[in-house]
Order: sequence, then structure tokens, then C-alpha cells
Amino acid sequence: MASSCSPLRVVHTACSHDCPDSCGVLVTVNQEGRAVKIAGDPAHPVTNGFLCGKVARYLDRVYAPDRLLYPLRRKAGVPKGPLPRGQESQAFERISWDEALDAIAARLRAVSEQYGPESILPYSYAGTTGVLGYGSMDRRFFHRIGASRLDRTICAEAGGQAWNSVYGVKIGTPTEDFRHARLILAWGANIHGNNIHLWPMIEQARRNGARLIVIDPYRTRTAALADWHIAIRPGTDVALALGIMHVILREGLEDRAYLALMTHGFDELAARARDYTPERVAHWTGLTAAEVEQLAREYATTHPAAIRMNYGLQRVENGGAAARAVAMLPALTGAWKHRGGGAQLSTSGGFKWNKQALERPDLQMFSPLAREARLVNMSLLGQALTELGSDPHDGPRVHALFVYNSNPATIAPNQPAVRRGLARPDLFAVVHDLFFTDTTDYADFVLPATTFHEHTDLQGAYGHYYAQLSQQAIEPPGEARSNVWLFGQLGQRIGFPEPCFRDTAEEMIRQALALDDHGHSTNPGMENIRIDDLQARGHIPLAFQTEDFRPFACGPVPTPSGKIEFYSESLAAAGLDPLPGFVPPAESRWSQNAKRYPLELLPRKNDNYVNSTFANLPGHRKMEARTSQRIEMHPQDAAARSIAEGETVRVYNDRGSLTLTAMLNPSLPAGVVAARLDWAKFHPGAANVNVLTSERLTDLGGGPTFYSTLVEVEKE
Ligand SMILES: Nc1nc2c(c(=O)[nH]1)N[C@H]1C(S)=C(S)[C@@H](COP(=O)(O)OP(=O)(O)OC[C@H]3O[C@@H](n4cnc5c(=O)[nH]c(N)nc54)[C@H](O)[C@@H]3O)O[C@H]1N2
Ligand SMILES: Nc1nc2c(c(=O)[nH]1)N[C@H]1C(S)=C(S)[C@@H](COP(=O)(O)OP(=O)(O)OC[C@H]3O[C@@H](n4cnc5c(=O)[nH]c(N)nc54)[C@H](O)[C@@H]3O)O[C@H]1N2
Ligand code: SF4
Ligand SMILES: [Mo]
Repeated sequence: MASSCSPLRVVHTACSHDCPDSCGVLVTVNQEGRAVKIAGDPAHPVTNGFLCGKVARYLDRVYAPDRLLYPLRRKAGVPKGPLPRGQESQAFERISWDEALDAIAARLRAVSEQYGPESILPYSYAGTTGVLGYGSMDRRFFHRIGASRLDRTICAEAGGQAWNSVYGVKIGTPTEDFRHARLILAWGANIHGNNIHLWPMIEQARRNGARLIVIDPYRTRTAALADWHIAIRPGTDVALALGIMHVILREGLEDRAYLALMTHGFDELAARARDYTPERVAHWTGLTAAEVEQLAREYATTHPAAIRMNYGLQRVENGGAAARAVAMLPALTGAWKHRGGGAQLSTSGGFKWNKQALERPDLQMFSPLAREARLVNMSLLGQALTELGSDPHDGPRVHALFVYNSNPATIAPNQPAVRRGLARPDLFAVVHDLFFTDTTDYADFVLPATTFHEHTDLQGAYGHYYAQLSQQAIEPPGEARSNVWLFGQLGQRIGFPEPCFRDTAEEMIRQALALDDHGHSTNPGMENIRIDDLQARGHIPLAFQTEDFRPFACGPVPTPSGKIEFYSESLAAAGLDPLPGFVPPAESRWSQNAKRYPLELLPRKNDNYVNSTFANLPGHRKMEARTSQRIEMHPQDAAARSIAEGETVRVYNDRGSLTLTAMLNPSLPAGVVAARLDWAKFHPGAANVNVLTSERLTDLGGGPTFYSTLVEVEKE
């Protein structure tokens, strides 16, 4: 992409933030090597030449005055714990990379020898979703050392396992095909905030007469723009989906031919759905029975009908069942047969990178353990740091924590336990990030990381089917280094003899693509990708995304039965309900605890941050100022507590307490309140919404249940 004779170079990168859209990004670099402009790639069919508001001002992040530039070590005697924003550097001293790497390697080796290698815990998620940056050299390093493995459940595991239990592979309706739909359901999906590149497809469909229905307890911008906003009560989607099935079957609106050919367990599902009358469903969801019926009829009789279900739906205790039930709807009506019909939760299953080569799980056999290490659930970090190891069957206590691509002191549930754990004086902690965060306040070593402008990587997506190459556009500032570089260096310092610790990013890209001698990928579904082509064009559609790709229009389906599974023998074998059924969350208005804590809290993401990323940048904060540090309440709920707009209130439950400002919002269902995820250190008392969330897990996949949280609110 670079044109060598012009004083300005344009480099193709790909946005690696944790967002389904994985945009193609063109970075203009001047003669001094400084990025001066960034734009969405107009040639990328999903990016369509525009970027979201967060990344349009990305140079604010790249050139932020508070970027970490050098490795740092905690000064002797400075205790771990929250530091006021802007004063973090006083707790640390600058050291060289040589010193940092040697000291960290020595300490990890010592911890491993004293307590066993599983006392080392890596903690990472999707700070970068780049194929290499997300999981490659880091995995090699921790496998070879024998560290505990991390079960990366914090985001999508309940929904992912739910989808796979029905379809066997995480693929769905192509994003571009939503423009052909006549009816679009956004189900637990904040499209305007979290998936903006789907919006133009929806607008195009609506210009052709399509209707948009949003099912979300919160009136997002997407909901406000919809033809019908269904403000469902949190955690009741299983009931709604089964109620829709009930009506469809009662009225004979199902597609019998498709069902016979493509599905497994229809009779069992039909029997289950019989219990979910519109009246019962209305009682749980807060809709009327007539609304349940209308939704069912409209969904079953409009074609093509597309569902954009997103992960909001599954961050509740019954989220696995919810995602399963919703995922089954297009199979009941045969919506998959139509171009622009079906459903999309994720497209990530289309990308078959060679993970064995990248992550080298075989290296565990060369660790002192000489076996697969224990798995620690990242959604239980509080427990892992405070309780794990007290029972000898658990294996050792965690004595070293290595955080990268994540900010657990902000984003992990049950923050009081997480912070107690992070503050343990006997815990050795390293954090690799681009900024001081809530988590670096607990680090022994802080290491500077790179943005996607500053390293080369491959990029997949979970909201489209284009593989991309993200080329390094600029030099990293100061001594910032990529994840690949860091873990390669550590592997070498610690003395691992395997040559794979010396692989460069370019070599690892070849491994991820499993290139043959002619530069063609040999990964299934990626055979059309040639490295030189990828270098030249920046993005290439996956082989199966032909003009008209209808993922489940015909079989076979990669499930055990070869069909779309309504009834799952695998779940039955695991002792779980083989069919979706509504079980009210233990933290919901239906539970005993609701007497003490009667309000259901939505501890939501921000449209202008990505989880906790961007929250340190003044321009981004300004865009979020309206709802920042607010608790949004229905006027009835506020009046019942004599709370008026703008008053300071305490939001609390058994786990924690938070001071926020009341903001009345009549569009919320009564009994539901909403607040935003933010860096704790911006709040009085260095606490955020996650002091209120629990470590209770989802019914499938061991995911977090942020959206099943009961609280009470009182005037301060
Ligand atoms: N701007 C921005 N973009 C992002 C992110 C971000 O933080 N900011 N985060 C990224 C990440 S990590 C992810 S996983 C994706 C997530 O993208 P989404 O899946 O869209 O994530 P959420 O915003 O958690 O949830 C979507 C909606 O579900 C609603 N919801 C909550 N509980 C329920 C429920 O019980 N039932 C129903 N029907 N709806 C419910 C919420 O109010 C929310 O508006 O977005 C990514 N993109
Ligand atoms: N209350 C509440 N809690 C939530 C959620 C919610 O909706 N509400 N959402 C949950 C969800 S869906 C998710 S996915 C998790 C997300 O949790 P995390 O994955 O921890 O996401 P971020 O908060 O964005 O933190 C990512 C960190 O990685 C850093 N980073 C970026 N690029 C790199 C890199 O190349 N190398 C290194 N070493 N670091 C890098 C960023 O600067 C940032 O500090 O949060 C969960 N927590
Ligand atoms: S955050 Fe999402 S929408 Fe914004 S540029 Fe990155 S991939 Fe695109
Ligand atoms: Mo996520």
C-alpha cells in the first residue's frame, strides 16, 4: 500500500480493539514518520470508508501525553493500591528493558521452583484482537513454563457455547446481507454503540421497507431509532424466545420441510414450548401477551428475517439458555433459506488460523509439569487470588500474575475480592499496557505496550468474514514493545531452547496462515488467501463468502447429529437441560434477595470507550459526560426512595457500595437501573460498577453475569 515517491505514506492497518467490526484503517504517515491522519478503508466492504467516533480520534491515543514509554519497577516500600490519576509515576522508577526482563524472568523461575509452575497465572483478554497479539508467543511462553492456563470466559463463552450447541460452528448471516432483510431483530445488541458498521446495512434494508425491532431493557440509541423497542426485563429472554416459539407452533407458522431436513429434536422442543403461553411469558418479561403474539407473527411471516443477537443477551445467569433459544428461532421458521435471513452472533468460527502452530500447546510437555496445566476461570479472578489453593486439590495458590491485554481491576466482577487479591503483598504482578490503569496500581513491574499502528499483525473478525493484514505504520514511542516481542524476549531470557521463541511477527503470520511454498494459505476456508495479495490489498474475503453465502440453508451442520440441534444430547450427557428452559436468575426480581436489593442493575459499557479502553482520554470522556458517574432510574423507583434528579445516591449490595448521581430515565423498565463501566480511579473511593457485580457464573461456559446484579439505591 505504501507509495514510495510521495512524502506521505498510506499504510493499511486493521483496528484491533475488541469490536465485531475489525475495521480496515488507512494511516497516513509523514516524512518524519508521524501518523497524521487516519481513515476507514473505503475498499473494505464492511468498513465502508468510515470509523467509529472512538477510533476516528485515535491519534489522541497514539500520541497521548500519558503513554507509557519505558519499563518501570515499583519503588521499594511503596504499597500496592489505588493511586490518584496523574500521580502513578511517583510509585515507580524507570529501568531498562534488560533489567526488567532479567528481573521478571528470574522471579518467575523462582516462583515456579518454590510453589510449582501453576502458581503463575497469565491474565489476558482482548486489549488487542490481533491474531498474534491476542494469543501466540504469550501462549508459547506460559505453556513452556507450565503456568496455569486461563479460561477466557469474560465476554462471550456462554453465548459461544450456546451457539455451538445448536449449530456446531460460530458463523452466521454475513453482515453485508442484512441489507436484504425485511425484518431485523436486534436482540441484546447495541448496534449503534458496539457494532456501528452494521448500521448502514440496516438503514439500507429500512429504505427498502424493512422494520427494525430492538429487544433491550435499555433504550440505546439503536432502540430509540427502531420501529419497535421492546424494553424486556433483564434475564427473561429465554421466556420470550420460547413464547415466540409457542405462538409460531400454535398458529402453524413453522417451516415443516426445513425442520424435517435440517433439525434434530423438534418434537421435544415443541413439547417444551407448549408451556410458554403468551400470558406466562408476559408475566416474566414485562411485555403484554398481545405483544408476544405480535412479535411472533411478525417474525415468522416476514422474510427474509435476520436476527442480530449479541453478547448482551448472555451476560445473565441463564444466558446460555437465552442464546440457545434465540439462536433456534431462524431454524424454526426456515429463515436461513433466504438471503438476508438467519442470525448472527459471531463470525469468528470462519477464521481457521493455525492455532496449534501459534500457541504450541505441545510445549506444556517440556515444562516441569510435563502435562496440561490446570485451567483457571478468568471470570473468577477474585476467587483465584483470594481462595484458590486453600484446598490442596486445587493445586497451588497463585503467586505470580502476568496481566496483558486486560485491565482486571476495572473490568472483572466482584471487584472488592479482585482488589483484595491484587493487594496481597506476596503476589508478584507484572502488567503490560499502554497506560497506567487501575490494574497497574497493583503491579511490581509495568511494561509499555504498542498500539496497532506500531506493530504488524493479522486480523480476523467476529462481525464479518474478511481476513486482514495490519502493517506497522509508525515506530513505537519511547521503548514501547509488542506482546510478541515481550514474550519472545522473556522466553529467551529464561533460557528456553526452542527456536520458536525467536520467531518474528512475519514468521508467525506465515505460521498462522499455514502458507505453502507458493505463499497460499492451507487453512480450511482460507485457501484463497495469498500472502502477497494480502499485502497488496489489506483485506481478503474468506473463501466461502461467495456472493450469496447462506450458512445453514442446507446441511450438513457440524454438530454431533449433523443437524441443527434443538435437543442437545451433549448437554444432556453433561447433566444439563438438553432444551432451553426459563430459570429466573438467582439475582433478579424473582429471587428471595430481591426483598433486600429490589433493583436490577445494568452495569453497562460506554458507546465511546471499548470496555475500559479510551476512558483515560479527555476527548473520549467528554463524549461520555452525560451518563458518566450516573445511576439511571425510572422516575417511579426514584420517587419511591424520595430521590430527585441530580441528587447524590449510594448504590449498594452485600458486595460493595458506590456513590453516583441520580439521573431519571422514564424509558427504563421500572425496577431496572443502569450505570456505566468506568475506571475506578475516576470515582470517589476508587470503585466502579464492578464492586456490585458477582462471581456467579452463567448456566453454560462459565461466563460472568454482569447483567444479573441486584442493588438498592438510597439518598446519601
Ligand atoms: N463502543 C463500544 N463498542 C464495543 C464495546 C464497548 O465497550 N464500547 N465492547 C466490545 C465488546 S467487549 C463486546 S463483547 C461487544 C458487545 O456488544 P453487545 O453484545 O452489544 O454488548 P452489550 O453492550 O454488553 O449488550 C448489548 C445490549 O444488551 C442489553 N442487555 C443487557 N441485559 C440484557 C438482557 O437480559 N436481555 C436483553 N435482550 N438485552 C440485555 C444491554 O442493555 C445492551 O444495550 O461490543 C464491543 N464493542
Ligand atoms: N461491568 C461490566 N464489566 C464488564 C463488561 C461490561 O459490559 N460491564 N464487559 C465485559 C466484557 S464483554 C469484556 S470483553 C471485558 C473486557 O475486559 P478487557 O479485555 O480487560 O478490556 P479493556 O478494559 O478494554 O482492557 C484492555 C487493556 O489492554 C490494553 N491493551 C491494548 N492493546 C494492547 C496490546 O497490544 N498489548 C497489551 N499488553 N495491552 C494492550 C488496553 O490499553 C487496556 O488497558 O470486560 C468485561 N467487564
Ligand atoms: S472500534 Fe470497532 S468500529 Fe471502531 S474503528 Fe475499531 S473496529 Fe471499527
Ligand atoms: Mo466483550
